Amino acid sequence: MNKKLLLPFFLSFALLLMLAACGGEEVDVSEDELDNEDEAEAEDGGGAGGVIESDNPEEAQTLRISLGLNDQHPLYESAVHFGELLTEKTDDFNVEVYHSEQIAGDLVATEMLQNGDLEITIPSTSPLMNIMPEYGVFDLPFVIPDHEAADEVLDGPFGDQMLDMLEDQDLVGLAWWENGFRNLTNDIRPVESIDDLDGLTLRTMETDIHLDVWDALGANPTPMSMGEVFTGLQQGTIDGQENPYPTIDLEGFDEVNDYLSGTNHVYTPFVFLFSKPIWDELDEDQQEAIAESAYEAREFNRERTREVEESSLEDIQDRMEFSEITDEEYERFQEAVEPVIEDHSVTIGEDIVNDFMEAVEATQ
Ligand code: TK8
Repeated sequence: MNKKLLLPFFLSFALLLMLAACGGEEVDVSEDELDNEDEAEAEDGGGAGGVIESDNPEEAQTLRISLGLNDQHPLYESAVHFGELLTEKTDDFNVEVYHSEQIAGDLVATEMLQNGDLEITIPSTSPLMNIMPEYGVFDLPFVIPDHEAADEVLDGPFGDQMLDMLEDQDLVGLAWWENGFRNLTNDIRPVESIDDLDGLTLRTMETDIHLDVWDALGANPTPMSMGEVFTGLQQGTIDGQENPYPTIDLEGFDEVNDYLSGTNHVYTPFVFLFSKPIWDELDEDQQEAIAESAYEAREFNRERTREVEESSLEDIQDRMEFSEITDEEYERFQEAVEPVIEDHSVTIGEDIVNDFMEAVEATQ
């Protein structure tokens, strides 16, 4: 007998039991409680992790959001918040949030948007350099000094310029969200100096700049999509990886790596992307509601991510051996990657690199 058919039967039976237990009092079993069953099913990787329905779900168009991180991460929380803001503004949309690469990794999800096969993804900028070399500018290490500078650069003319160029690639860039400052973990030895990187097999995002940076620093880098990292560390096919503290903590990398180094070597933004083929089918009011919600959720995202960054660092410092990088060592890191920055400034485009450096300079 088909389980699906059994479910409503059991539920109404449970309802009866509850009524009986309450001695006949009217017990309101809301739609939500019934939906929890669906969500429980979604949790095991079946459907969307988060479903935010409009007040008129039957008529509404569904916007699916593909994320590469799990449902504990502030990115997921912020995507659900986006859905709540949007469904408050209009009944035209339901929002389904898929986490942990349930749909695809950053690069593939972005390509699905370009083809109109998916509505929304919020990837790191790094894999996008495979589509637009200009986006490699965000991978130039040791440029953005702190969160304030990051916000000023991204929310200013430079950030707008980088969002505008996405349209040529059938993508609509709606807002800059935060991934964060990246730090190194590994399972071989404490990394306190550039010399400690010698021969470490490190996973990087799918970007040539990161590959060349870690190669120049003496490590043995290999590109990999996020969804493969935990298993790679667990099986020892890679010794280490680099990510912001919330990801190291919430993806459980401390379970498979013992050493953490506060390298803070680059700031990675997330960019809120919408499929242009699908966007062009929407009317202006719908486009405005989506754009406003992505923009408003930006503040929520940055605030939450920075709160979690602090608590995550505290937590993982208890579970891993933490190494600070001294200023002298930091300078050695910066010197070693200068040739990489020079080389890639050509592929990125000198104008873009100059605009970026000037925008950062202007924040100091
Ligand atoms: C998640 C990725 C992740 C990134 C990485 O989709 O791949 O290391 O930092 O956050 O974008």
